[in-house]
Amino acid sequence: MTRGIWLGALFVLWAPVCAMADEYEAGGITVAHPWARATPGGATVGAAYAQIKAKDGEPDVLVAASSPVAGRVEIHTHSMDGGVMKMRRIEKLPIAGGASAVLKPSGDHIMLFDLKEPLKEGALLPITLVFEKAGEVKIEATIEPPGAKGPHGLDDQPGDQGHSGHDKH
Ligand SMILES: [Cu+2]
Repeated sequence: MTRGIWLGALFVLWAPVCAMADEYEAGGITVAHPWARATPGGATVGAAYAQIKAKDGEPDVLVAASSPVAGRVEIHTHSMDGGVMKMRRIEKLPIAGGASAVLKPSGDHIMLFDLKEPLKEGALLPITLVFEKAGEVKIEATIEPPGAKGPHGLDDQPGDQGHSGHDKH
C-alpha cells in the first residue's frame, strides 16, 4: 500500500500544475506544457520545449514541426562532441508507448529559425508538430522570460521526474 500512497501524494503535488496545464491531444499523443523562451529584439532563432506523451501500446515518432512565425523549424538534440556539448538536427524523435519524450533546455528541443518577429514574453507561439501516426498536432507554447528553465515559473520541464510511464494522470 505504501507505493499507492506515495503515488497518490505525487498526484496531489502535481495537481496544481496539471490544473493550469496546457495539454493538446491527437491520436495517442498528448503534448503537455509547451513553452518557449522570449527572444531579444534582433534574434532570429528560438527554441521550444514540451512533454510529449504516447499512450500505452501506441508508440509514435515526431517527424517534423512548423510555425507561422518561423521560416524553418527543426527537431534538435544535444550530444557530446570532443567534450563539447553541441546541438544537432535529428530527423525523428521516437516516443515509446506509455512513455514521454521530455523536451527541455540542454536536451532535445524544437528549434525555430528565421523568426519573423521576436518571441514576446506572455504571448503564445503557435507550432504544428507532425507525428508519423497521430498526424498534425497544433499547439500553442507559452512564451516565458528569457532565462526561464521551465513553463509557468517552474524551474524544470514538468514530466521530467525520471519515472516516465508513471505520470499517467
Ligand atoms: Cu537547437
